[in-house]
Amino acid sequence: MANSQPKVGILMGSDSDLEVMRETEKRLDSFGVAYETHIMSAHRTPERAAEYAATAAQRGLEAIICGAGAAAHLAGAIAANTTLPVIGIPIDSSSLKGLDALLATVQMPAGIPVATMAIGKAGAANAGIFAAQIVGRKDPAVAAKLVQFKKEMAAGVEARDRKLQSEKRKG
Ligand code: RP5
Repeated sequence: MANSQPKVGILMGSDSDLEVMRETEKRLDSFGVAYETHIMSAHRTPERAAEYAATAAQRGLEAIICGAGAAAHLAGAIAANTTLPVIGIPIDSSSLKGLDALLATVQMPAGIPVATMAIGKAGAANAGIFAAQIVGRKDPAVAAKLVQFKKEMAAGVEARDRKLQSEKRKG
């Protein structure tokens, strides 16, 4: 879905974040949500990041996902320049293992919200699901895939529980 008209923008501060951010792409692919992925930084390319955010809505994006590590200002800097929902993923790329990025991303002052996910790959996966939930409000095909996803997840847990119970019975 990376080549259709994008509905979600995925941004990351560095190509060193790519392995984590692939989890976001995988989730959006699974829900059939088109996206574009770019490397840009609040610190290293501040003008480009501001321009991207300022033009995102008119280009048809419905949400922007930002992954960044260390003193992670990307999500906040993007949120400062758009009224689209912005989702932040703290990346565990520094010696503080993402705690620095978590605090930098989540502790936005009142007025500039960033929907902050968990640190690392779990957060990247959840960002993809969360963005699909935003897109799914207007796109019934995406909404149907989200319903199916939850059903399959529940069925998987129940199957593992049945296996556990039958192993216990066998002793
Ligand atoms: C952040 O600094 C990036 O998001 C990355 O997580 C971290 C380190 O970047 P590199 O020095 O690997 O480019 O801006």
